[in-house]
Amino acid sequence: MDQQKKNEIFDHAKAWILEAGERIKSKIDSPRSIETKSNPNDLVTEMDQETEQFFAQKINETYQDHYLLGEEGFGDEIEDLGGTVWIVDPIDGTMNFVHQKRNFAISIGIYYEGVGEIGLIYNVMEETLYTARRGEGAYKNEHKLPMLDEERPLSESILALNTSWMIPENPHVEHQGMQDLVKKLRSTRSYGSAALEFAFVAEGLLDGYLTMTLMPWDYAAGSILVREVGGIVTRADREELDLLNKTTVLASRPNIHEEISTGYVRLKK
Ligand code: 2AM
Ligand code: CA
Repeated sequence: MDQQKKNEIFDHAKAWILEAGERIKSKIDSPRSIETKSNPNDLVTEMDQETEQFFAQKINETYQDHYLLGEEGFGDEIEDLGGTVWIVDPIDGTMNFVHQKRNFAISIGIYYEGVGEIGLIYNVMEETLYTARRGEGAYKNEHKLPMLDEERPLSESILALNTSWMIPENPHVEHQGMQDLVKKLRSTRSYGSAALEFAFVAEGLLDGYLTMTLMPWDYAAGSILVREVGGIVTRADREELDLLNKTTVLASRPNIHEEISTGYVRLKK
């Protein structure tokens, strides 16, 4: 992607994500209309939909040749990642948005010919904006994030993990390996927003994030951010991520990535 073009797109995305965040914040105490999607705990509100529509309108009027892949379906039917594709989650962590009125984020990943060029994650209530441009490092507001080059062992590491992966009946992963992993770690955390979990890995607050079912909009921005500080982001079996389908993800500091994926995570087919 041409550098000047990339900077222009970045500036637009940054302005729009801040504006969308301001709209959400101004209505945080308004009555909510809450519906469920794939299951009774998969929530969506009018704010998720309005925010995605806001991005759809901005992108359509400014970049007629760009595509939008959005969680709420106001974008395009995408079959491949040709051209410039904006991958947007208007509210990542909707359950937190509804129950806690905090700990949610807007996530935007911008891909050119399948390569992640720009990532933005906005922690709306804390007014913290994480940004990354490929090859230019990652930032938390105006502060450049350091590289993740510390060799911290697994026994001193904190891994973000959803507790549902610990249930013996879990269909995705063998339970014993996960138990052994949790025993080996210093501790686990679960924040309920994949985008923020990636941002915290990039920031070094978490040593890694392991999850079994993410959609492209949950990690499109976060994977760019983590890679820009030298972290590794793959499927949990170390294969390359597929940005068009649901996937497992392991994002971490470089020195524990292989140990977690080959030593502990045994996926069920
Ligand atoms: P969401 O709030 O945008 O739905 C919670 O652990 C994380 O998983 C959040 O980032 C949440 O994103 C995501 N998530 C929730 N339900 C999901 C589903 N059915 N498929 C994929 N990701 C999901
Ligand atoms: Ca969402």
